[in-house]
Order: sequence, then C-alpha cells, then structure tokens
Amino acid sequence: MKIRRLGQAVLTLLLAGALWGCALPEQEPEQPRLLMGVSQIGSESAWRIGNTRDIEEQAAVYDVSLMMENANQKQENQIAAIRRFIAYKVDVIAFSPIVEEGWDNVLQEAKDAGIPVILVDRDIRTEKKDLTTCLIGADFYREGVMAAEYLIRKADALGLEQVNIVEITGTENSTPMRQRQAGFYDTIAGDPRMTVLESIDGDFLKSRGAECMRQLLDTYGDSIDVAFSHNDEMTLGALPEIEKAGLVPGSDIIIISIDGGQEAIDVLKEGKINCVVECTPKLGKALMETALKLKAGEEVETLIHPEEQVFSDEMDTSTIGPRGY
Ligand code: GYE
Repeated sequence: MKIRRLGQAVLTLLLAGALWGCALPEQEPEQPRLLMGVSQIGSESAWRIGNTRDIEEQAAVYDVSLMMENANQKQENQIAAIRRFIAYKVDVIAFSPIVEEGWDNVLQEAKDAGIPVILVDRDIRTEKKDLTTCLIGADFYREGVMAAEYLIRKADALGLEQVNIVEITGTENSTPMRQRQAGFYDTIAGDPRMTVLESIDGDFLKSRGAECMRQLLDTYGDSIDVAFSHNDEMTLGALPEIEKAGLVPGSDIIIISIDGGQEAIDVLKEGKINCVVECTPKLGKALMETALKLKAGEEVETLIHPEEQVFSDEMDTSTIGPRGY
C-alpha cells in the first residue's frame, strides 16, 4: 500500500514537472562568451580581405560576437568606431591602426572605460604606457630582411656588379611600411652593389602601384634592375606597366613582393615575380584566444608573431599549395 502511494506520488510529481516544464517561458538565448569590437582598416588588398574573413570565421568558431567596422582607409573612421565600441560597452576592442601615430586620446578613453585593447596586424607609437594590452601581427622588419637576403642571393647567382633598386612602399607612417623598409635597408647596407634609386609611396593600392611604376620607368627607364614592392596589390599593378615599357618582369627587372596571396603566387609560378615574402593575414585564432584570456582575467603574451616563409624562383614553385587569400 505504502509502496503504491509512493509510486503515485512520484508519478504526480513527474507529471507536474512535465506540465511545469511546458509552461516555462522560452529560455533566453545563450549570451555569447564575449563581445568584441573590431575596427578594420579597409579592403585595400587581398591580404586585408583575407584578414577580415579569418577574424569572422574564428569568431564563429570561438563563439565570440563581433561588431566589425570597416574604416575605408581613414584614421578618423577608426577613431569614431572605437568610440562607438566604448559607448556600447564591448568586452574587448581589437583594431589594426592604419598609421602609428595619433591614437592617444581615444585609447585613453578605452582605458578609462576599463576596456582592454588588442592591436591586430599593425602597431602604434606613443609616449603613454599601457594603452594597449598586446600586439598580434607579423614581424615586418624580418620580412624586409628576408626580401633583401633573397636579393643578395639573386645578385650573387646572376653575378651582378651593380644593382639599381626602386622601392614602392606601403602607406606612409604605417608599421609595415616603416619596418619592411628598415629591415630591407639595414640588410642591403652591407652590400656595396646595392643602390636605392628612389622610394615612392604606393599606399598598398594596386592603382598606386601602377602609377608609381610608370613614374619610375619614366625617370629611370631600363636602368632599373629591381622593383621591391611592399605588397602584392602594388606589385600586380606595377607589372603591366613594366610590360608596356617593353621590359620583361622577372628577367629584365627582378620583382620582389610581400604578402603571398594567391594571385601573386600564381604570377610567381609564371615567372613574372621572382620572390614573394609571406605575410599571413590569418591572425583570427590568436586574436580570439587572447581576447577570451583577457576576459577571464588571465595574463596574455604581449607580442605574438606568426611563422612566415619566403616563396621564390629558388624553389620548385609547383609545390606551393593553395593560399586561402
Ligand atoms: O601587407 C597589405 C595590407 O598591414 C600587413 O596591409 C598589412 C598590410 C599588407 O594592405 O597588403
């Protein structure tokens, strides 16, 4: 008897539970683990587009909710975006500063609001301390060194006695422009064969790469031995200009590029580019992991450089796999 009553009681409880369950209001959707504001520079290159895509993909993998804003190559748009992120009280701000100077005020505002800032890809210059937590980006100085080391090997292989270089640089005052140039110049400085005829600002844009190359060809004609371009887009803009001038890129002029996007690698395989130093845009995974650590109050590495390599006519280029950007 007792046992039957107990059974009935359990059944009643179960039924009540089930009914209660049905009557429950819909559960709130789970909160994302973290809300991140990202100020991206723009869409100037395959590198940049690949970087944006990678950040979005990795955010989905790590269940991070993104507010992603494209600044269309304008510093003031980046500053406005960071201010919106602060007003929105995001957990973490990540941004890729178009140039190195001019961020002190807005970053102080983020600091005062208690929001950690992660630098992605490029660095800032400031007198103030602790405005940002860390930098996740390539070692641009090393990229410049690798480009110059390739050139020295190439000059040796061809037995060149004099090497006239033209340089098309990335955006003035940006970290990759400054450091790629410094690494390249420091490395060729010890080689008396090397002369930089001229360096012009191509702003990392394909159209500017073409303009710069036209101008350089007008001035120096076929005395140019090498074109060192700070990114693939400018290189791809410059190549047709060299051909229009009746010269063959890859043999009449040694072409050195940086990034390693698919299009440039295809042209390297065709022999019109001699060397491409890799700069990977795949920084999303390290970014998400760092942001989650910051939210959890854990220590983070202050500098994360991805591994990079050199692709060139010194290797069997048919072994280079798909690049993904
Ligand atoms: O090389 C270029 C892009 O900051 C590393 O910016 C990045 C550079 C990259 O537009 O293609």
